[in-house]
Amino acid sequence: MITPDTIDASNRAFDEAWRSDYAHLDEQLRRRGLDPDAVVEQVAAFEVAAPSWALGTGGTRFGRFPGRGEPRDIFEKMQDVSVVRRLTGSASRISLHIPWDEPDDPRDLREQAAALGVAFDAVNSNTFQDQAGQTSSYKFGSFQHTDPSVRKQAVAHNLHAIDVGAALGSKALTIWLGDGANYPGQTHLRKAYERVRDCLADVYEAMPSDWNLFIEHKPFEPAFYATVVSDWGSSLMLARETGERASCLVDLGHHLPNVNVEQVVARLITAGRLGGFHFNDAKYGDDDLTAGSIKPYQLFLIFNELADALADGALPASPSYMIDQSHNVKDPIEALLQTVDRLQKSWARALIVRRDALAHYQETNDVLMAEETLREAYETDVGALAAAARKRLGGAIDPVAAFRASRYREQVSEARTGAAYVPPQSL
Ligand SMILES: [Mn+2]
Repeated sequence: MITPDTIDASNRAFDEAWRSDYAHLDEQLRRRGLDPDAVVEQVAAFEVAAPSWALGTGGTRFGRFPGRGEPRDIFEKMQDVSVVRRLTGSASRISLHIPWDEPDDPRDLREQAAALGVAFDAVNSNTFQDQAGQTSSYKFGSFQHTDPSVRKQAVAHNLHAIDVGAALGSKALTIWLGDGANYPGQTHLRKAYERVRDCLADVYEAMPSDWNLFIEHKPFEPAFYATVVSDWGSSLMLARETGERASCLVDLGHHLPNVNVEQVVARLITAGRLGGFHFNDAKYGDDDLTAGSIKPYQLFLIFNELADALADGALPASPSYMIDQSHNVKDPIEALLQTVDRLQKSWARALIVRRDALAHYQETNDVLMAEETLREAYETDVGALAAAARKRLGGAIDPVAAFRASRYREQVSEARTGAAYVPPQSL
């Protein structure tokens, strides 16, 4: 339903304005000694994965307000991801949650996905809630549990998620644990950590040799007194103790208020353990709002650290980029299109920071000019550049406008009748 013709038709309407904006931006960047074509190429290479749980309207524990035409199963979710891929040129990978999106036949699903131009990113295991038919309960944790049989069950679930992921062509496992304590005295803080560490080692041991393990931290919720993997320090300790292919995953909403997330990113780069990102934004806690909606400057500063580290070789390759949001009041596809556009723009802004000038001002302690060098890039309207990258990939100048003009949602609403998929609360 989103064809090259649909996209061309939309692009024709914006083409003249885009050319004019791009010409101006091109001139501005060349004046700064930058190569706009090289930046377009790097933005076009930016690839972010969409999570299977973000294709349906999310919710909070107070309610959910689903829209029309939401996907009813994993195949329809892949269809929706393929729309995001076509319109943005990015998001050709989907991150599955096991067991929420466990396929009956992973090999068959892999073929169906390939036909849509979609592949599978990291799989996510889930031991923070009980599943039907499970022997032991995770009420008091999974990897941290005092009962070895519960820990064994949790490790076995992770190995199962790896098996499913391997059949789908995934190359990584992301583990986020709700393990922790709600009250002082509930758990032995050191022993709980040690049990988690030992279970991670068991999972790592069984992982295929070309797989990576991402450890995702979060300060609180559901544990409101002490979460085991609460912060990047605990995550880094665990990654180091687990093995070379274990690294830290930074979810932008998983930090206490006022934490300097770009500095966390810089630390993990120095430690050689920055594995990936979950993009979203937050005002208060783990709000799972659209990336860049609340703190766009922070998002830019994070990409600035990445661009800097990739340029000087501190980061050998791009980390794994994933979106992790919950869309309660937006159309999920539109929210993803908006997100990819914001990420492409943030990445573009990071790429136009005049690195030599910034280094000079830092070395000479010219605080004002160093700050202004970052602001110069951040305040540049790079919309035309992001659009140029999408055009190069066959995508849309304005993805949301093209999506609305295609009437995709209206069309799938007619086909997708019956019980809609109900996504659980996002992570
Ligand atoms: Mn996350």
